[in-house]
Amino acid sequence: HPPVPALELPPTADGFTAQFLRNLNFDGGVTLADASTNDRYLALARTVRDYLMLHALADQQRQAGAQAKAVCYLSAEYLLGNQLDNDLLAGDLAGVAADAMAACGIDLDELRRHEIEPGLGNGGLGRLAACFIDSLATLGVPSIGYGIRYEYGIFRQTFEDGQQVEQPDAWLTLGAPWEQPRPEAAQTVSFGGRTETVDDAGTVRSRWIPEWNVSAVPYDYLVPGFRNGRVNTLRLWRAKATDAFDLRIFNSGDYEQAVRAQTFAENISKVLYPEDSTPQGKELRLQQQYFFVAASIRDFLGRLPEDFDLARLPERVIFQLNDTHPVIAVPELMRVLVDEHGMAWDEAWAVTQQCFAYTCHTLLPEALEVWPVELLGRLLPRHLEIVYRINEEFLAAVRARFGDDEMRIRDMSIIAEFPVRAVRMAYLATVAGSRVNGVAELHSQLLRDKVLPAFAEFFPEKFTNVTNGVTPRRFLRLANPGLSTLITDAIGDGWVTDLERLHELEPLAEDAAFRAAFAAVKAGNKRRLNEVLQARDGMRVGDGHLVDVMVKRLHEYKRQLLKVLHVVSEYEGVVSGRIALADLQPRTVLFGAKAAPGYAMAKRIIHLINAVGSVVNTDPRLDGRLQVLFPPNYNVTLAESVIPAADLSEQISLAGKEASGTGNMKFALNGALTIGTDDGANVEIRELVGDANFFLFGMTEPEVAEIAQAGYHPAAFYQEDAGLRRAIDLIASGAFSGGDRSVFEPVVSNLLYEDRFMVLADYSAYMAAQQRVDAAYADQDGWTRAAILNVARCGFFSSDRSIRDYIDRIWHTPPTT
Ligand code: 26Q
Repeated sequence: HPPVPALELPPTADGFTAQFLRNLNFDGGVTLADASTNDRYLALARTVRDYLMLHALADQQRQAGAQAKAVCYLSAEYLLGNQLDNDLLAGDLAGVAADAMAACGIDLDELRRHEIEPGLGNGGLGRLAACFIDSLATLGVPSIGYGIRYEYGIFRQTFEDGQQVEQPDAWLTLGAPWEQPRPEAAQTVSFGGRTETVDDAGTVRSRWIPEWNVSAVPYDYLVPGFRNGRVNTLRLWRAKATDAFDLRIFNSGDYEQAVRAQTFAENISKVLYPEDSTPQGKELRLQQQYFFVAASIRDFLGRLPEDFDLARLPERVIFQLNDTHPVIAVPELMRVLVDEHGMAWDEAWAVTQQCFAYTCHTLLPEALEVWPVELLGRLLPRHLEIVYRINEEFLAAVRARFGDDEMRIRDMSIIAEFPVRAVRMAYLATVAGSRVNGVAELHSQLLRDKVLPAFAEFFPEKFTNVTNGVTPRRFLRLANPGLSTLITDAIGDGWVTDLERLHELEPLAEDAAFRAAFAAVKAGNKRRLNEVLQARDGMRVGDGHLVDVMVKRLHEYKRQLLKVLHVVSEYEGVVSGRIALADLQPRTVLFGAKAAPGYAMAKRIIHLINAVGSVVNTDPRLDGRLQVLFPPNYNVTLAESVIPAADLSEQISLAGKEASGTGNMKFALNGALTIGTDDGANVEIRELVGDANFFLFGMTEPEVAEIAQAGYHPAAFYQEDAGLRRAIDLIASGAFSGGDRSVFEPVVSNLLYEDRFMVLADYSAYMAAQQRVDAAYADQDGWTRAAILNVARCGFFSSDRSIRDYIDRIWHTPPTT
């Protein structure tokens, strides 16, 4: 039969309309006249997917039997953002879709606004995974993204009296048109039970006798490359009770107990843990991790030919570990090779070591994931045995090299003994992987020097850097159509897949007409942001205001408090008469941030931002010249409106704490100037855009280490800096809490007596840098020139470059055609 069914190619408006109506009628079961917005949205989404499926089928035929090496990207999070515009762009379908909707009398923008983004991630790490699968498809690399289809993604944030309230993210309730369930490809994943030893023709082997199973059902998402006919797969697993469970329900006298057991199994993919950075040692979290990696490994091995020699597995796959969350895959692959396929341990270990590589995304010691041996042994007893043996052999190798240095052995052991016996997942990943990478130059250096120094000494060849990147399709081409058109008119559209071509814009920074056009785009983006904010939250950015943006997860190390102190200082300055209102550069400070529900200090900081906003925004003495906006529920969709409208990007983490940051890249690429510390990828951004086009402030990482060493006393900074004192005193006075001094007392006393992230030490440098910002912004034309140079010089931060880097130096998986 013909390889593809009868959808017209190339797509036409008539063909698109016909398919849309078929989907509306036969999939949705409604007529056009009766269709709701949701019906129309679902039919449109299905139609777009149908066209992509055509490419996917052709692609599969081309790839069949090619035996190329594939990347399996293992990530517990994918923060995808909306699919409709992304897929219209990649499939070059936007024009026909617009015509088809017009022909049906449908407002395409209304359908765009109807989409609910799959928020299957917390922040940077999950969004990075989404950018990476986009680049993998665009570069034509055979790859599969594996993850979890959480029924509830990251919570929807609302504010009540300025305080965060979490609402469930029921993103699936109105239908999930982008996914395809593949029940026939379900895998069984086992848990619990015990191990026993068996004598297998003279060799003693261990065998796992698990206690319970769940079924992992794949849900596939199409991941189209940018107009290259490539369509990769994102395979997300959903937990379902197995048939055995169902049978037990059927036969059981204790029906309720049986149903409870079913609920228990299905809880595994129920909800995304909303913690970022600090791991929660929850049993369910370990279940999630093992659930998705066990299913993924089985799934991938099932794609190999029946008679495939597993000794050659490294020729066919690399499993990339996105942080430690999927690291239980290491003992799982060992178990499959040794226990299920009878491979000798040493050979299996050699194979396993070549099949994994590990990316670390943190620098905070408390963020390194550990699993108590007690828990691991209960849930995955065979895996614990395997980890013990890996550790034994590794420590023997350490001894062979360094002698019986018990300090070193304790330091390097995969098993921590204190406070409880626990498996250090980062150590396991480092020992098992062929490569360990950090996500920015500085981070990779600190990883070698501070986080894993003993391992860097033992395995120097493993350690490397791959600086993060962002996809230019979503974060420039789609999010900033005005700038995209301006760029394309100037240098052609090759930049969309070759972002370094933005360098060709550099000379245009000196062209007054181009600067005027660029400034007009920024102004238009601010109007567009205002439409979104107005409709969403009844907020707006002030006319002629400098738009100053800090959007990222709420965490003390990111130092939203430093930004708050700046706002409070400016406010206090005007109110006290030290700053003449006319001298105040009109600014709108926009925050976006979710706090982990269990992170009390982060939630208090959210409360404080809202409290400061409600006072500052309404004080007539400020006359609207300083505004604080905190739209709730910052997500990928809001980011796409906010980032293109920003003038100033706040990247103010304490030096040595932010592994990379990726928001920083998105802002610079969209022509915002950065005020930032010497941290993460800020370092590389500044090197590329030049000091003149970046507002650097604050201590360097070695300076931070030095005062930490000497003993840091935040109260001294409070005593010595009158401006700082006035700002903190104003918060402490209850000025932002209706006179109640107790509300923000914990924030204030934490700053004065602990201040782990040295907000007070960097305050005066930050204030001075903000003065430089105000002065620079007063010269609008000069600002625009600097903004253009930011765009022109940030092509390096394409995730296409990151992925090429992984391919060349870690994966060795060339693109296929
Ligand atoms: C682990 C165990 C239990 C519960 C939660 C977690 C958990 C979940 C998410 C731990 C960490 C995360 C997310 C981390 C993260 O987003 N890190 C960011 O990764 C970005 C991409 O590399 C970097 O740019 C950021 O600097 C880094 O903070």
